Amino acid sequence: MFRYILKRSSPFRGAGLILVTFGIVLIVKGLYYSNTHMRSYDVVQKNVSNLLLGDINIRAQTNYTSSTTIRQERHDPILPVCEIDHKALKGREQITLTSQSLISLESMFPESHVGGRFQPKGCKPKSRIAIIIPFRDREIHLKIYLSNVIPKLRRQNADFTIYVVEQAPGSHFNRGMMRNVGFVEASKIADYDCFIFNDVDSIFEDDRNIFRCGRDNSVRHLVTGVDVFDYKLKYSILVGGIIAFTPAQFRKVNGYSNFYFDWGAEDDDIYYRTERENMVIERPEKNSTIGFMSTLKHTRDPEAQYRFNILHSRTNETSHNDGVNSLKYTVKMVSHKKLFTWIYVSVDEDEVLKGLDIRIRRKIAAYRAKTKKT
Ligand code: UD2
Ligand code: MN
Repeated sequence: MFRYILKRSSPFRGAGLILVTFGIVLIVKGLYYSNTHMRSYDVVQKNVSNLLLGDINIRAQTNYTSSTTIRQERHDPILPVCEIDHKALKGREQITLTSQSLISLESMFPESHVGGRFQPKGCKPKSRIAIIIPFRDREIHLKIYLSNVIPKLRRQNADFTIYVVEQAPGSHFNRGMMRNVGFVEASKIADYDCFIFNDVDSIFEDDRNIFRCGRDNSVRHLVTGVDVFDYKLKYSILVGGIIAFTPAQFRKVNGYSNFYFDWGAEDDDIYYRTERENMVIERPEKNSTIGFMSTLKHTRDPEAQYRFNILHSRTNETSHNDGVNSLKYTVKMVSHKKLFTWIYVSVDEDEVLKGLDIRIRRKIAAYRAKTKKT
């Protein structure tokens, strides 16, 4: 066809040549861009969270990523109040350990709204819940968590949004701080009346364990037994795993302490905060399986011995100055994915620790010097 046109007339021949040249330029350009894209993808793979890699795939497919805030609006007030259909609950179930890709998980829950919000249909929820997951380097756990927990919470007719708060490399992991960041950042997005802090490896087994907050001074620890502790709690004041605070309760205790980098004691610290503020810890029914929780396996971070120095130095006054009201972090990215809102933050560890008593800071420095990899 082209040859025919080229042969027939010279103006057509000119146009044809231009077209062919344009085509060649496009092909060369395309090759160049796909190459540079692959190169930048490689860099991302080496330096940034794997969740961001997931994000690139998701963005290509569904355009969910945005660094702008989505303010989530409340329900239409004329709807009837949502009630839990107890017949729809299944009771205790064994958790499934298969890990699927984020994209196949997304297709399992087409009803989710951008940012990982799930809403009951045709009724007005009694509560608006934010689930806060402190996170670093546990992608498989996150996928197992989502596939097990979302169906259970759907059966509870809950209005919930999942937040994954990931700490960027460059500082030791700080579980308490990531939970505080989740509280502050989620509060900017919507008016939640219940915050449930849930570790990524802690999965409630029984859907009769209703995810809701307590009233007044009752903070709800949603666990009565952990699989690896023979379905008991290791000690009576343990509040790790899954715990629910109303915003007022969380502000009253000033959230978690920001000083516990490394493993341990931030959960005991917040227990003592509730005690000092005359709050009580409420748990699901004791003599049933309702509060049972499964945990996912992982290698344990080394215990930071100095944590007891921090824990034992805490008073009402130090807690009032260390927590949500003294939180310092940098948001590197917020991404409204289909099944969760991802908040990626960096922390300046030395700067945070400046708020701590100098004697304890020396102990931490000595511990770091001793454990430093050579
Ligand atoms: C116990 C507590 C936990 C916490 C911790 C002490 C129970 C059932 N669990 O869990 O609530 O108080 O002791 O610090 O009592 N994380 C990451 N990446 C990391 C490290 C931690 O994502 O590299 C997150 C993740 O959500 C994890 C959570 O922090 O589930 C708790 O950390 P852990 O699993 O290392 O601690 P573990 O199992 O001893
Ligand atoms: Mn764990």
